[in-house]
Amino acid sequence: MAFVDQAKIEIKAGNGGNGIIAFRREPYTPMGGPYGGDGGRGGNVFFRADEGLRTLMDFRYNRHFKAGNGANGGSKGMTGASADDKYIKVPTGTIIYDDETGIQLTDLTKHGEEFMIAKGGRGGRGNMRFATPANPAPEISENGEPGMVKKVRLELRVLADVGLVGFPSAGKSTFLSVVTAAKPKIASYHFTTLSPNIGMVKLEDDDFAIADLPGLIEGASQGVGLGLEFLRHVERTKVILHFIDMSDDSGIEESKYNAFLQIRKELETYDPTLLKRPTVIVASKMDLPESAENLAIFKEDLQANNFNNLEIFEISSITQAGTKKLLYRVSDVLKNLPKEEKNAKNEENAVYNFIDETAEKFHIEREDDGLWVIVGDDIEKLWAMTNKESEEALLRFGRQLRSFGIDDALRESGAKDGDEVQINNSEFTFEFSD
Ligand SMILES: Nc1nc2c(ncn2[C@@H]2O[C@H](COP(=O)(O)OP(=O)(O)OP(=O)(O)O)[C@@H](O)[C@H]2O)c(=O)[nH]1
Ligand SMILES: [Mg+2]
Repeated sequence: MAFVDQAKIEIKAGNGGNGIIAFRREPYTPMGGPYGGDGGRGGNVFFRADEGLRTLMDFRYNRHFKAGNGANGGSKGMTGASADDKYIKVPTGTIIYDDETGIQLTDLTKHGEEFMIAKGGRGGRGNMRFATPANPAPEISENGEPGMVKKVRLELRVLADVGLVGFPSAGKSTFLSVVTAAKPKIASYHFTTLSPNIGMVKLEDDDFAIADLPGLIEGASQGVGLGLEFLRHVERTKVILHFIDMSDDSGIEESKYNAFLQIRKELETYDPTLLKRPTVIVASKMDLPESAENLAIFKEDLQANNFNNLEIFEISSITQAGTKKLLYRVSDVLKNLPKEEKNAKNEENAVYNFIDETAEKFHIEREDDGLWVIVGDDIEKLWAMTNKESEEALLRFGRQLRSFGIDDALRESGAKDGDEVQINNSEFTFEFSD
């Protein structure tokens, strides 16, 4: 069972519907005015944060998301129906990256927060809209604009006030199950917890969220065990509870002090600022007979190594001794955090420009067989929106090519009248206009 908190998905917004060519049919008039309606708008695609979701598991099986296309225009000047927008629900705490550029697009931290990831195409114009005094009966319409296509990477980073860290079986999940309504899996074997569990602590005057994280072992920061998966989540918690199993049965050969150092080292290797985060040491399983003595030795070792300012709380999740006291302390620490840290989770979203102004307008490639290929988003889009059945529309496209500077560019590259040119897999013969 893999721990899924990353996923790559593909998104396609809806195409606009095509505009159509139609004419009024009136008695005694062989051809009335233009009467072809516009196409409807294609559906946009949004992400929406939902606190009811906990993992990105669903995206493992479901990787393609598509909004519907707009309907084509109708004959009596009727505009085609627009498609519904599509909403993709993701857990709160999901960060969205453009998978092609690696750029962070947004970080959805609040329940219900939305982000438009792909814009639907606008409807193509019907021939009614092309009528001019000089051309009162145009036989031209426009196809719908293609919807945007996006490849994104989703990454879930748990948003909780408090993170429980420690070796496997230190008693983290048991603690969560005792102080919150969460029901995490608890067992005596290591790595029982594979993905974060979150619970809400409700005190008389305070609420806060605790994330029970998968156990950490040496080398985690280099990817051993559940390693980085786990550390990524710690990054967004404001207070760390470092659990150390004080019983003899912890499965850790070395001293409690060494166990303590190992976890700190992993945190530090991953992100040195984690050691500066408010941390409380939780001496767990204090109901077991040998725990008191082990704790005493641990405290001596700390002192001998000049760790003087650490707060240590003794608890037993079985008898619940010490658990309340610990929660009140955590609540105090949270209330006294400096302002910036309180807001740390509202990191700024990157400004997302749908139009990449830095992209080149177009370029021309030559294939071995002499074919000229024109590559460029804008020109490909214009071609897609050209109604290939309409002579007038094709002429209009020719004018657009010229205004893009493609005629000149082809000429400079050495293209001659009658050469084959390709845009978006369609080929046509090029004729220069002088
Ligand atoms: N005696 C005693 N046993 C405890 C206490 N807390 C947890 N345990 C036991 O310790 C074992 C491990 O507990 P978990 O809560 O699953 O440990 P964990 O830290 O979540 O472990 P991973 O999910 O593997 O990282 C279980 O068998 C628990 O019953 C405690 O306070 N006293
Ligand atoms: Mg656990």
